[in-house]
Amino acid sequence: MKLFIGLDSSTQSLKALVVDADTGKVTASAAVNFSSELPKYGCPNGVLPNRDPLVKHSNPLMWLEALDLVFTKLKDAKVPLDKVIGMSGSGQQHGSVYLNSKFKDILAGLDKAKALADQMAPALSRKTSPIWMDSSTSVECAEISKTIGAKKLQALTGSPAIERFTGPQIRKFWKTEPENYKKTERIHLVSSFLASVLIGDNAPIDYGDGAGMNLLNLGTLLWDLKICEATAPGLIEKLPQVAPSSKLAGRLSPYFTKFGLKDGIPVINWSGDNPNSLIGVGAGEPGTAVISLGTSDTFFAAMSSSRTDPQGYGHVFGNPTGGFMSLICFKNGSLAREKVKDGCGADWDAFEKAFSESNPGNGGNIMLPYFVPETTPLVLKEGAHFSGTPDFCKGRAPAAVMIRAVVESQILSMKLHSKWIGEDFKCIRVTGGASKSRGICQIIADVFQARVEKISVADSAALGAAMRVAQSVVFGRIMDYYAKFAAATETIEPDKSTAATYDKMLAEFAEFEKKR
Ligand code: XUL
Repeated sequence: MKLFIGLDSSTQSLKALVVDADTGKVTASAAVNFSSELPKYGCPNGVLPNRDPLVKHSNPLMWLEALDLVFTKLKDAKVPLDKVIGMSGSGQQHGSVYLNSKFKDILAGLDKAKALADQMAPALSRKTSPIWMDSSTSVECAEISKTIGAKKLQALTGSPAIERFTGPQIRKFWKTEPENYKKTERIHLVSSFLASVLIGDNAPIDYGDGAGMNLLNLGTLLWDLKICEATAPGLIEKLPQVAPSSKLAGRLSPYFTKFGLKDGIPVINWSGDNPNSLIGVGAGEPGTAVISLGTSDTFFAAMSSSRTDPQGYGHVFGNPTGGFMSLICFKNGSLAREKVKDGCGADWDAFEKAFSESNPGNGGNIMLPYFVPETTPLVLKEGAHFSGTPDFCKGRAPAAVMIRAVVESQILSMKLHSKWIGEDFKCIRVTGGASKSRGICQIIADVFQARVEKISVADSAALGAAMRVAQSVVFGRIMDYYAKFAAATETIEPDKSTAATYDKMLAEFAEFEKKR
């Protein structure tokens, strides 16, 4: 038995998975829901209410209380925490925590008799943490882009200036609270902040999560001095070191022995939830892409070289096993599928049947399914667009045609907007609610002409963190962990006879999208 813990501090909860690296089993888990279990922080769904709908902050002390609570739950459930031989974790990306000069001493002297949140409160130079849902920094994005050059910023950091990314958020803090910015000695990401608390010292930021800040130079893998200066004065001195994800952050602080954990076990650098998920779903090697079909659909994949999306929609983060990964988000995921289903008066069974009642290529009917404003491509005004037969364009084609159209168009959009990654994907792993649909999986296989593997991994970010620490401590091959923890549950082969149809359709789709 080799037990490891993978934690995941996400927007709405903190989860802990205890895994056995020998068997590939999750042996125990616990979770703390911020809304229902820590209501005193007034953060429903993990977000502090704000009059400005663009501002989305959270309370970092709530994350700390959740850390105490999640270990208490594991201890109360009699999980053999003394047998755990390493841990790592995952944080919601981009969120930042602002610490003053007391931070280091408080960390080093954590008192087991007191709660983490109470001890750490005096170390905050900013009481709240902006998180990834915040989009209030358009002005700061424009200012940073102007100083550095928009294209150059994207080429250097892997993304154009993005509102939720940490650099623009830090700039806004400096502009609006210059005194508190001055008192800030360290700025951590959610991931490196929690890793710091675990080790009782400042932990590094890993390349995976660091690349989501608009500050990390992906060429040198160091903080970019010019970009830091364009963001806020003296910023580079306030950032932790940057380091590979697989390296030791430090040894577990004696504080955590109060839960029965062993003092000094290795804590491997934490990373962001998306980089961890890449590992958790067993896709850390180039050639495999992941499509996660949820409220939003995401497409992510390991990259064999660092490239950037010429259109600026896709992001580049560090791949925790080395190199880089891409992440592309399509806002019109399940919601668009549901809109079309409801519009046809169908239920999910009828939705599934639609694929056997219609044909690949759908008679040339194409939809741009922007039921909500879209990020890839950038569409600010919602509204679906149709190209094809007159009936289809009026939304009056048979249900099977309308349903196939939304799914084919979503997958064609993924193929079109992932071309810049420059990989020939042989395998696509699918996850998320809609991945249960055989029809959707077949369309993915046919449009990409790649094998589709269904996986049934829950909590991929926490699992990825657990797999990473297991590999770092036991020195196994990461591939062996993929096989143990994230094996395919079903495989769908592409129908080669559809390749030409979808090639033609992709060109038509690209034209239609351009014309819209
Ligand atoms: C990625 C992003 C989200 C958060 C969610 O850029 O903003 O996926 O990481 O926690």
